[in-house]
Amino acid sequence: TISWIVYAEGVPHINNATEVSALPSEVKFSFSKMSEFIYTKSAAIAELKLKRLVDSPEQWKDLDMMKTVFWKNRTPISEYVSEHWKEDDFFGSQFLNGTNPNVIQRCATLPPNFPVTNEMVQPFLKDGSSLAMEMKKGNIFLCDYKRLEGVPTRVVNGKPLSLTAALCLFYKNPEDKLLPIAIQLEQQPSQQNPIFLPSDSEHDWLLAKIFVRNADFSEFQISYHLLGTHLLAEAFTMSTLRSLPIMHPLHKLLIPHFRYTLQINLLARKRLISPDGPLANVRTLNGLKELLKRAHSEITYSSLCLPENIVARGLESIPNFYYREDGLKLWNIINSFVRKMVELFYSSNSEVSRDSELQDWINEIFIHGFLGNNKSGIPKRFDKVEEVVKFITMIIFTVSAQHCALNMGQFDYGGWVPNNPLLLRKAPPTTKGRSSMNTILEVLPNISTTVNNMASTWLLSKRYTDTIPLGTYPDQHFDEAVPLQIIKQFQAELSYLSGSIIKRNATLTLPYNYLNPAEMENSVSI
Ligand SMILES: *[C@@H]1O[C@H](CO)[C@@H](O)[C@H](O)[C@H]1NC(C)=O
Ligand SMILES: *[C@@H]1O[C@H](CO)[C@@H](O)[C@H](O)[C@H]1NC(C)=O
Ligand SMILES: *[C@@H]1O[C@H](CO)[C@@H](O)[C@H](O)[C@H]1NC(C)=O
Ligand SMILES: *[C@@H]1O[C@H](CO)[C@@H](O)[C@H](O)[C@H]1NC(C)=O
Ligand SMILES: CC(=O)N[C@H]1CO[C@H](CO)[C@@H](O)[C@@H]1O
Ligand SMILES: [Fe+2]
Repeated sequence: TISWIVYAEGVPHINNATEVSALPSEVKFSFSKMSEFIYTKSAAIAELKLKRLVDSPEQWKDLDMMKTVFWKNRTPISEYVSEHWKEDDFFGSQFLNGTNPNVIQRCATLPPNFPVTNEMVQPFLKDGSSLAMEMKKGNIFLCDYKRLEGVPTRVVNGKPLSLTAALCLFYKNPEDKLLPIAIQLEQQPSQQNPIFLPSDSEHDWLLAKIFVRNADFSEFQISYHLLGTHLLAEAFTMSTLRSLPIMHPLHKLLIPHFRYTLQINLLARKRLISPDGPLANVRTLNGLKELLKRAHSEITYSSLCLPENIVARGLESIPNFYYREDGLKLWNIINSFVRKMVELFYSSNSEVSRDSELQDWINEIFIHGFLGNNKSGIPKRFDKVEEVVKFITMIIFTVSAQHCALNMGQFDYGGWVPNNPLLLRKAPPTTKGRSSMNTILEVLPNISTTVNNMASTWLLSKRYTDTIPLGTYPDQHFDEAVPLQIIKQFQAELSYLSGSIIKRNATLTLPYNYLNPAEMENSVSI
């Protein structure tokens, strides 16, 4: 057996193995050869031919110099990013179509600490319109990074690195572009915390956007990727191993969706979020754990269910939002598959109520994954078939689709580091009109950090050679005709969706392929 241990206060419990060899044989898969390099930065640095630069404490002389390094390792999308990262409509589109579609929400009233006035932003709105009118029409959106406020960061040269709890306001214009129209870099409004506008000097505005991207990167990597997919997946895996016997039909249904998860999380804890790993080194391990704790206290069952998540954020109708469009289709396909399977296992609600192994399982998830937090809305027990269907849908969606949406584009959007800086070396500007290109180079990571940043995003978006795409079950846990037929139908629907995503991709300047089922794995495995 395997035991739960506490990883950090306020964070899902994890498994007690300290080495891959200690994992239960059922989930101890033999890694392919390449896996030895998983999360091993030195390997990535060698592969990207960055060795020469990795220890350089120097600042970049100009962005062209950075580009020559980046150029050798670009992908079509990261190349596009390196050319368009300064443009407002590209900047805006990333909060919907990039790797972190999780933060943005419709804004019906401004937060009281973000005193944007109509005078400030009217010039950027449609002629004759006003901020109030556009809010009423549902065309104003907000990213608020308040959760980052006061998260401890690493001290460099006697000063803690900054991690700005920024606010960014967006306008969906009549051409359906999403444009940033106001940015405040700290939560408390004051003279020293001006609201930046697109009409400010080019470098002031670009600098403000860089700080927003940095805040977004922290939330993305820690709250949504690490916590929202990897650590939750570990809790689901652990509960399944501990509470559902191998012959339990839900064990058979779920276990392929946990392939590699415990292994990869173990490696992540050793290599990525170790005290000197790239993810801890900006915020320190304490800062990282503090952010995990804050984010975890706000996770709800509803926020993990995409249809409810989209409605809660008011994003039902914003156009060209591919994460929503593909994600809802995938949710429905997974849901209909899970429903057929679960209805096969349980023919009545009372069978659900009476299944004590199932009750232990969900209770274990509630206690160890969600720390018994009643406010999370995570069920403590199941009394209806429907409740089981929804929960299993959420699990499979989270470990396959949601993880892929977040994981797969990391190098595309983060390989060009100015677009996704892991850290910034200077505090945010407190006045307007004082920045130049040199200020931007002083703020951006030094050569060593940049190169490490590129290597980390490269590692994180790597693919295995032995991937198992969503809906394929080579281990054949089921052998009866009916479940096999249900699986076949699931595969057919996934394949149809994949075809339509590929067709759409061909018509887009910037394809959105991160929810293409053919590219997606069954489990969190990288
Ligand atoms: C994990 O817990 C199990 C069960 O309590 C125990 O047998 C095993 O030795 C523990 N493993 C480690 C590495 O502590
Ligand atoms: C810059 O480069 C060196 C590595 O040579 C590193 O130790 C230093 O902390 C870096 N980061 C900052 C923010 O100066
Ligand atoms: C999303 O990306 C597509 C393709 O690049 C683009 O046409 C669309 O405008 C983007 N959506 C928004 C709201 O920016
Ligand atoms: C959750 O609610 C139950 C009663 O429904 C209560 O006994 C328990 O103390 C609550 N837990 C927390 C952490 O508030
Ligand atoms: C990511 C992706 O699928 N990209 C493809 C989108 O479509 C173009 C044109 O068909 C292909 O060249 C890309 O490889
Ligand atoms: Fe991942």
